[in-house]
Amino acid sequence: MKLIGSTTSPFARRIRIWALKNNADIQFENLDIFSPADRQVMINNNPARKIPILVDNQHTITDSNTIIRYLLNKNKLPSLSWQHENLLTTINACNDSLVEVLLCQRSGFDTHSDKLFFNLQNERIVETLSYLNNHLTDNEFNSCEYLSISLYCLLDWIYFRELIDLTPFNKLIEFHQAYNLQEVAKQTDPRI
Ligand SMILES: N[C@@H](CCC(=O)N[C@@H](CS)C(=O)NCC(=O)O)C(=O)O
Repeated sequence: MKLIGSTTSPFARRIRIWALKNNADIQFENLDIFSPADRQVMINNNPARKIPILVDNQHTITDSNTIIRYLLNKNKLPSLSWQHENLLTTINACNDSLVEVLLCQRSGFDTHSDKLFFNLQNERIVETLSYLNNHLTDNEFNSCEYLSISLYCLLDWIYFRELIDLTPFNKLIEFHQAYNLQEVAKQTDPRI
């Protein structure tokens, strides 16, 4: 199996960490999705032009959510419960909004200006982080390895891209600090 992604993508990193923790034999192909040659590799494998993409013989699976479902199924591991799916949706919503904000910043927009699009993203980011901060110690959260992985990848990417101040979310900060000590975190650090 091959995972097409980039070292900086928080969505690709989820799958890389899951693979390391579960001894799944997945080769990693690191792309610069904005360079013409690498972009063509992404386009050839995903009409939506996003990473990550998993290639497993005749199957090409796109989107980290579908990829993890595929991997859990292939490895005969339990799928995520509906509660887990809801928490994952919350993490995804935050991460997706932050990707939009970053792309807007790179396009020269002032993402703190009082505009509907930015207000909606900024509101969603704060509210989802606040919700996750309050529910981090719930059983639903702790009983799912993939949720911890996904949350860690989101938080570490926020630090890496210096996107927002996490100071109000003390439980998220503690969680990030603890997870950072894990070998899998070091092995997939986007800064290296
Ligand atoms: N829902 C997707 C989101 C993937 C995503 O947003 N990937 C980013 C990189 S972190 C991307 O490919 N962005 C390219 C673009 O938006 O044009 C998933 O879970 O895989």
